[in-house]
Amino acid sequence: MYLSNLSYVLGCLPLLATAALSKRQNSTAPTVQVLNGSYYGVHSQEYSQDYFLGIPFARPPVGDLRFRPPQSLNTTFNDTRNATEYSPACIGYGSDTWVLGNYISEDCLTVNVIRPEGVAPGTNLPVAGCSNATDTLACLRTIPTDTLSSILNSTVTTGFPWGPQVDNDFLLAPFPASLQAGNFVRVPILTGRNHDEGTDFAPKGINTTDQFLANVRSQGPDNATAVTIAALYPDIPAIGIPATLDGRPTGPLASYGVQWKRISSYIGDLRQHVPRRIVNQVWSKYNVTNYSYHFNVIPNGAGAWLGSGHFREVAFVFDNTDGLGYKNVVAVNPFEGKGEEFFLLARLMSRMWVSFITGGSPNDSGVSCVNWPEYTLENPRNMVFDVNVTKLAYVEPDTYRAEGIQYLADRFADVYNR
Ligand SMILES: *[C@@H]1O[C@H](CO)[C@@H](O)[C@H](O)[C@H]1NC(C)=O
Ligand SMILES: *[C@@H]1O[C@H](CO)[C@@H](O)[C@H](O)[C@H]1NC(C)=O
Ligand SMILES: *[C@@H]1O[C@H](CO)[C@@H](O)[C@H](O)[C@H]1NC(C)=O
Ligand SMILES: *[C@@H]1O[C@H](CO)[C@@H](O)[C@H](O)[C@H]1NC(C)=O
Ligand SMILES: *[C@@H]1O[C@H](CO)[C@@H](O)[C@H](O)[C@H]1NC(C)=O
Ligand SMILES: *[C@@H]1O[C@H](CO)[C@@H](O)[C@H](O)[C@H]1NC(C)=O
Ligand SMILES: *[C@@H]1O[C@H](CO)[C@@H](O)[C@H](O)[C@H]1NC(C)=O
Ligand SMILES: *[C@@H]1O[C@H](CO)[C@@H](O)[C@H](O)[C@H]1NC(C)=O
Ligand SMILES: *[C@@H]1O[C@H](CO)[C@@H](O)[C@H](O)[C@H]1NC(C)=O
Ligand SMILES: *[C@@H]1O[C@H](CO)[C@@H](O)[C@H](O)[C@H]1NC(C)=O
Ligand SMILES: *[C@@H]1O[C@H](CO)[C@@H](O)[C@H](O)[C@H]1NC(C)=O
Ligand SMILES: CC(=O)N[C@H]1CO[C@H](CO)[C@@H](O)[C@@H]1O
Repeated sequence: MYLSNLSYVLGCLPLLATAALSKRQNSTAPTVQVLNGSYYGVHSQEYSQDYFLGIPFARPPVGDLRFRPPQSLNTTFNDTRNATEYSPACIGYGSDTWVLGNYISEDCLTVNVIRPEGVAPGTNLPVAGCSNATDTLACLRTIPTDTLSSILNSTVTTGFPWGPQVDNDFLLAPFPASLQAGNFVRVPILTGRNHDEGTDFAPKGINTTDQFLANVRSQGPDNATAVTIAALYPDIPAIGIPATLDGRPTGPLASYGVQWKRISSYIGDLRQHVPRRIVNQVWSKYNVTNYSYHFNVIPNGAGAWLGSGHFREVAFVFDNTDGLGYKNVVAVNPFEGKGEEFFLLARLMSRMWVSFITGGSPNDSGVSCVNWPEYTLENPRNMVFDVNVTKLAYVEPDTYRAEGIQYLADRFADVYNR
């Protein structure tokens, strides 16, 4: 749906750009006539441009039109309507939406057109009208960077799955099938996941098993499969994710939902731990050197209810103990206020990574007496990083949630279309 929105928007721009200039609202306001009415915009003296902002390109996707493909406009109007303000962005959930406090609404199917001032009626301006081009990619290559970027950086592309796509060139089949068939580049890898990845991806507010099942079904599984998954990820907080949250979320955390630890366990496996384990197994199957880690550290800025979530290991891998690039509206310095063990772990991990990159093994770091074993099918093991143990690291068998992860892995392509 988002892709078709994009091509729709790209496709409808020339209509506006080539439309005749009609009467002017006042000496400076530009106007434009579209199929069934006229809009007046804003003239920018600073940039010598005319802005037409927030023009609807489809009926508002509200009420019964929610979750339907965009519906064509169907109204005619005689008054000249304003196109002078950016309309709300579509509702999004990333930090760039909530941190910046963007004005959002479900009613968001609008387009913004910016053109140079003084263009003659009928002029064909270069815009993003590539949907009709014979070679759409070649056409997209001719678009000014700013124009293309403003579209890619708009809500039009929100929700587009930026995951691997089968393009019959680089990727000929979904990734599990390609890997199992041995169709991958045989380079040694060091890979891993964080203990509580799921807390960054799980929906909040799951309070009942019915709600849990509905969430599982929403991603592909039929009811019978969902019921099996619910049994493999039971509603037992003691074995859920994150381990650092004792029991269920209560008080100020209540909105996370009664089954927060259950859904976080399931979603974290689906999105992160399943593909990680598949990769280690396949590399082992094909005798390619591979190492696995399991990072279980809560840096500054993450509460016990989030645990060791997504991305938390990155500052350690780069020994970024000054927190460069953090300390902004969306992040705090992961090391601020933390004890020496955090700094030592950053030193250990960064040296292990460098050791692996330069010499093919993480065990020449020079700063650890803990040996990181290769991952094998017979003896699958992870290096666990944990500031709460004396040596900051230890080896565990890679058997956590084995049954659930295997069940999901077996259904990755057919059920989940991943
Ligand atoms: C694209 O082609 C279709 C079908 O020929 C036409 O209706 C539409 O107006 C064209 N769109 C643009 C942007 O030229
Ligand atoms: C004329 O248009 C300019 C630019 O859009 C706007 O700032 C101004 O308020 C308008 N004046 C009147 C009288 O409508
Ligand atoms: C234009 O108005 C006609 C008649 O009301 C309507 O059928 C058509 O869908 C409208 N088209 C647009 C683009 O608004
Ligand atoms: C235009 O679309 C809206 C929303 O779907 C609908 O309520 C309305 O009846 C339509 N008007 C016409 C003239 O078709
Ligand atoms: C627009 O103007 C035409 C001609 O004056 C009139 O027939 C029509 O009813 C008007 N439409 C609206 C929506 O006011
Ligand atoms: C433009 O029109 C919309 C409704 O069509 C209205 O909500 C908004 O206040 C108007 N803005 C200006 C600057 O007149
Ligand atoms: C994307 O949009 C955001 C928010 O409007 C802006 O801060 C950022 O600079 C834009 N990025 C690019 C690459 O244009
Ligand atoms: C799903 O299966 C369970 C167990 O068989 C059953 O109790 C439930 O009603 C089913 N739900 C739906 C939505 O089919
Ligand atoms: C689950 O309960 C929490 C706390 O009462 C609440 O905030 C949340 O909206 C509930 N979720 C649903 C789906 O009702
Ligand atoms: C991996 O190594 C084992 C033991 O040497 C050998 O039996 C097996 O055929 C190898 N597998 C591949 C895919 O090369
Ligand atoms: C490590 O110990 C601290 C202090 O007791 C505790 O708050 C934290 O949750 C522990 N980390 C993990 C991942 O268990
Ligand atoms: C280089 C290499 O083969 N590394 C390990 C990868 O997995 C195989 C099979 O489990 C091991 O035997 C290798 O030691």
